[in-house]
Amino acid sequence: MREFSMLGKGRHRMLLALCWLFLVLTRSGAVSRCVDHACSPPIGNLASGRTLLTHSSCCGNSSFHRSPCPYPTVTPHALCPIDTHPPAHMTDDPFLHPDTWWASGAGPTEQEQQDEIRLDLESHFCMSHMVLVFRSPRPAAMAIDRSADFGKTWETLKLFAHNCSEEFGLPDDFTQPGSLCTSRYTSPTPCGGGEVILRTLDPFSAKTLDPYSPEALARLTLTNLRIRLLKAQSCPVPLHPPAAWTSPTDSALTSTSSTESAAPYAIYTLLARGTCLCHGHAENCVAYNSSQDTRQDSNMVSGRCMCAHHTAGDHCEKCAPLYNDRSWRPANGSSGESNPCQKCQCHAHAERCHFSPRAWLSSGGTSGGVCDDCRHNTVGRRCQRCRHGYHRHPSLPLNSPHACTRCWCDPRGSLPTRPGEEGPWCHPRSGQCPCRPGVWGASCSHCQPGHWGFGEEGCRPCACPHSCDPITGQCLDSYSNNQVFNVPIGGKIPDLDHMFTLEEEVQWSKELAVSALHYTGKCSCKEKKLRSALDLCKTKHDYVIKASVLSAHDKGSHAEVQVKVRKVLRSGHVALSLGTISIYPLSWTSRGCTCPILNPGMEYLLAGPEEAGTGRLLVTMQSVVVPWTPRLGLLVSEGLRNGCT
Ligand SMILES: *[C@@H]1O[C@H](CO)[C@@H](O)[C@H](O)[C@H]1NC(C)=O
Ligand SMILES: *[C@@H]1O[C@H](CO)[C@@H](O)[C@H](O)[C@H]1NC(C)=O
Ligand SMILES: *[C@@H]1O[C@H](CO)[C@@H](O)[C@H](O)[C@H]1NC(C)=O
Ligand SMILES: *[C@@H]1O[C@H](CO)[C@@H](O)[C@H](O)[C@H]1NC(C)=O
Ligand SMILES: [Ca+2]
Repeated sequence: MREFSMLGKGRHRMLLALCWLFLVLTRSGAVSRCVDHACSPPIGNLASGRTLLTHSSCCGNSSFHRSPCPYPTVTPHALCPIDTHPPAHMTDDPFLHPDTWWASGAGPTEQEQQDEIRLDLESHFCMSHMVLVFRSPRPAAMAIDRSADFGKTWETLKLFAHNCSEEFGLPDDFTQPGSLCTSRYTSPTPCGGGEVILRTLDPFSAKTLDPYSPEALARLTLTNLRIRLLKAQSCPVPLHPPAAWTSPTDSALTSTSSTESAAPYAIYTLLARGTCLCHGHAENCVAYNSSQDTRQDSNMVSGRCMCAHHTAGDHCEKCAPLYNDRSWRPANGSSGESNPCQKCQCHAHAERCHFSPRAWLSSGGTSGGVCDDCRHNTVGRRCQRCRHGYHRHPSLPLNSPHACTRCWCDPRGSLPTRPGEEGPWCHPRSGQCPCRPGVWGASCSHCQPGHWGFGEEGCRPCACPHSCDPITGQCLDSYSNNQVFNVPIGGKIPDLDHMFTLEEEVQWSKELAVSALHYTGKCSCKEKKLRSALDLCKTKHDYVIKASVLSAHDKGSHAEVQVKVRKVLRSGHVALSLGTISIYPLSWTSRGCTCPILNPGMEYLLAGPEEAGTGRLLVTMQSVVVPWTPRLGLLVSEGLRNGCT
C-alpha cells in the first residue's frame, strides 16, 4: 500500500496539472478533440458512484446457497447488524481512503465460502481491464463474468484457480495460452494487498485492434459485471496482516471486531477501468437519464454520449436525422478517421432523411440519402421538385420556402382538370397551364394572335385578311394591331410571355412577312385537325418535328419558311438535327400563300413528307400543323413510341 500512496501523491500532482491545463484550454476556447478525428470519452472507474451488490453483505449472512439475499435497498436496515465494511468501501477513492475495505459475510465452511460481487450498469459500457486489491488472501478459485444484455445471459471472461484442471477441468493458460483459466493471481501470498488483474483484450490485440471495430466491441462491451468468489484460502503465515499494511485505523478496526479478520474475502479496491460506449464519436458522456446535456462533475463514468460527427443516439450508434446520406460507420481508431455522417441535400425543405441502399448504388456510391416529409409543396428524393399543382417560382432559389408556387390557370382558357385531380395542374418548371385551342399565355388567359372570342371553347381563328378584334372578331383593316413579331432569325426565341408585349412591336418587312396572316384573303385554309396520335400514324409522315417558325420568304416560284427544330420525333431519309432549317409549303405556289398557316413566332408540331430527290421537307394539305403544347408533345411521343412503328 505504500507504493499505492506514493503513486497517489504523484497522481494528485498530475491531476492538479491536468485540471490547470483543462482550465487554460477551456478559457482559450480550445477546439474539441473530435474535430475531424476519432475521439473517446475519458476513462474512469465504472464502479465509482454505483452500487455494488454482494450476496453476503445485506445482513452479514451467508445465504448464497439457500435463498439469495435481497439487495441492500430492499432489506430493512434495522434487521441487519451495522455493516462496518460495506461494498461501497471497494469503490471509494483508494488515495483518499487507502484503508477501507469490504468484508464478505460468507461463512467459514467450504459450503458457505461463496460470495458474489455484482455491478449493474444502466447502459452499455466498454471495460478495458479490471483490478481487485485483496485485503484477505486472494481466492483459490474465482470467476469474472460479464453480461451484455442486462443480465439475461452471462459470459465468463476469466477463471482463476490454483489448479485449473482440478477446479474447472480446463488447461492453465500458462501451459496453453488463450485458455479461459489461469493460475496467475491465485497464490495466497501476499496475505494482504494481493492483486488480481484482468485485461479484456490481450496485450497484442490491445495494440493492434481498432477499439471501435466490431471485433473489439464484442469483447469490450458490457452492461453487468460479476465476480464470483468461489473458494477461499488461508494465509500460510500467521493471520494478522504484515506490518507494512498496518495503519492506525486498520489496527483499530481489526482490534474492535475480530470477526472481520476472519472474513474469507476482504477487498480494498475494485477498479473496473472503462468508458461509455460512443464508437469514437464523442469525448464526453452525461448521466444516462439526464435530460440536460450537462457534464457530470463526479468521478462517475456516465453512459450517454454527447455525440459529434453528426451522429446521434445514446451511443452515437446512428446518424443525426438530417445526416443519412451515407450509412453510419464507427470512427476508425487505427487511422483516426472520424467517418462522420453526411448531410442530406434536402434544399431546406426537410428535417430528416433516411439512407437508401438503392439510391446509394444508383449514385455510384456517393449519396444515398432520401429526404423524408418534404415541406413547402416540394417532392422528390432531395425535395427538389414541386408537387402536383405547383410550379417553380421563377426568381426564388430552390431552397426558399416559397420556391414552389401554386399553379394559377384561368379556368376559362385551360383544359379542365381530369377527374380525381385536385386543383389546376401546370408544368412544374415553367408554370405553363394546358390551354384550350387558340388560347395563349402561361395561365391560358388570352387569345393567340389571330384568334378571338376568349371563352369556354377557347378562341376562334380570325376570318379576316389582316387581323381581328380579339373580343368581337370584327376584322381590322390595318396592320397596326397585327400580331407580327420581331423574331431574330436563327436566334433564340424569347419566352412566350415576353413576345407579346405590344410596346416593342416592330413591323416585319413585307418580304419577310408572307405568312398567311397577310394573305388570308386568298387562303381559305382548311386546317387538318389532330384528334389523337392515331391520326399521325394513319398518314405515313416522313418527318415529325417540334419547330418554331422564324420567318417566311417569298421566293417567287415558291415559299421558303425558316424554322428552328426543337425536337425530332421522327425523321425519314433526311437526317434531322436541332437547329435552323427550311421547310417548303407546297400550297404557296398553287394558292399564293402558306397553307396550312405557319405564323412566325409560333411553335408547331409539324409532320409531312419529304420531296424525293431534293430531300426537302414539304408542307402539304395533308401535313399536320398544330400549335405545340406540352400535353400534345407527350401524346405524340407516346403514340409514336407505342402505336405506329
Ligand atoms: C441468516 O441465514 C439463516 C439461514 O440461511 C437465516 O435463518 C437467518 O435468519 C439469517 N439471518 C439474517 C440476519 O438474515
Ligand atoms: C491439479 O490437480 C490434478 C488432480 O487433482 C493433479 O493431477 C495435478 O497434478 C494438479 N496440477 C498441479 C499443477 O498441481
Ligand atoms: C435518473 O436515474 C436515477 C437512478 O438511476 C434516479 O435517481 C433519477 O431520479 C433519474 N433522473 C431522471 C431525470 O429520470
Ligand atoms: C482503419 O484504418 C486502417 C489504417 O488506415 C485501415 O487499414 C482499416 O482498414 C480501417 N478500418 C476500416 C473499418 O475502414
Ligand atoms: Ca477502499
